[in-house]
Amino acid sequence: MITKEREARFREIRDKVEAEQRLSLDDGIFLYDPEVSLGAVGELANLVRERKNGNVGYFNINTHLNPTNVCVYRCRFCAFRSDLRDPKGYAMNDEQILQRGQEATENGCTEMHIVGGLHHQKPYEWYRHLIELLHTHYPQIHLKGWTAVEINWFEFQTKKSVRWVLEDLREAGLGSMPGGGAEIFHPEVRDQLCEHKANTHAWLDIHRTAHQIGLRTNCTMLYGHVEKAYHRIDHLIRLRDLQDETGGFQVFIPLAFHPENTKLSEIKKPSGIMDLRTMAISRLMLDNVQHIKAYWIMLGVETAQTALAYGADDIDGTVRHELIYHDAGATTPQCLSVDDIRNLISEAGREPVERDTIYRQVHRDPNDYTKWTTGESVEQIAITTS
Ligand code: V47
Repeated sequence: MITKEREARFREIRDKVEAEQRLSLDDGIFLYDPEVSLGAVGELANLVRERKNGNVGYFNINTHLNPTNVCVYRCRFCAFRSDLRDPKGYAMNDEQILQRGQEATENGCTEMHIVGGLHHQKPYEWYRHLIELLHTHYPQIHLKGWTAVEINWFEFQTKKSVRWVLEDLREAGLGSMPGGGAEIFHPEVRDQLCEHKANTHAWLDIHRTAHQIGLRTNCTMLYGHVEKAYHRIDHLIRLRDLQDETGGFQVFIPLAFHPENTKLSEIKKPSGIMDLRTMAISRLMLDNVQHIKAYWIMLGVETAQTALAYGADDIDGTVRHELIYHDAGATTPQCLSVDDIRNLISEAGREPVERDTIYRQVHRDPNDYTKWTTGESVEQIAITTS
């Protein structure tokens, strides 16, 4: 039932977006109303997407490293974690870690995305050491590592400040931080999912400190479990507020919940419609975050491709060795080739552009794609092609 009232309300929001005005909590909640056409919300998001990023679809060549799955926490949404004595539990040694660096180099990766469990028998020095090890042997690879949850754990282990930990890790070779661990900030939901781990204040404060010392970070939201539209919009506004303060978030990644092998396995995973609506609403609410990523590993290739018309301008990378989503039932491949990624972006009518982790254009040697250099910030490209 599309009432006149709804149409008028939507027009009000459209006028705001066209005039580059900020959307409110109520606007965001309204856009989640299933009676509001997804096509109309998508079209609005696409307007913002093209205003900010032209016709470009970004990707990178990357790999994941999850050095351990042993974790002191028992988040209800997580299928990756393990107890120490569980046969599934592992912690990698230096040789295995270096092998991953070698493999990444041979495959032309510009980025290694490093996250894992909080292993109660591994001191902070173990986590720091593996960053230093990789950085020393493979200095060309950008290490995007440790979520705010891990940083919070390191703070607890070392009894030092967040700033000290981040500066120490940067000295070891850390290049930036991924956006994981944010889940849903609202305590009504967070307390049901992961009551013990870094709380909302700690997550935001760690990212604030990272931005203050010049480390770029990403941000995420885990949706499609026990939360409601109100909690999602509240989450986006908390991110937007911090971004107003620091400007340090590069990209937002909405993460669709995968229920298999988790303590919430009775929940049905979000539909493609919900994925696209969340992508579009995220683009509209986060007016101060430059990029929105459709993470193909978790959305599936088809939805990620479609999302490039619903607000997203980035689809993450080729990816290797992804475990967090595959342990939770993701049926996407473990890795896409560079040609696959380029083709799926072109087929969506966008111009594929390879970026590095901090959104600089990557130039490859045409005769040897494992050799590359980084150029100007991609913001320049979007401006010139839009
Ligand atoms: O924090 C865990 C989520 C996150 C499940 O920064 C799950 O570029 C769905 O943050 N179903 C880690 N989600 C992944 C992440 C990420 C991914 C891609 C790019 C970037 C980036 C960051 O994954 C966790 C949690 O929110 N998660 N288990 C699950 N069963």
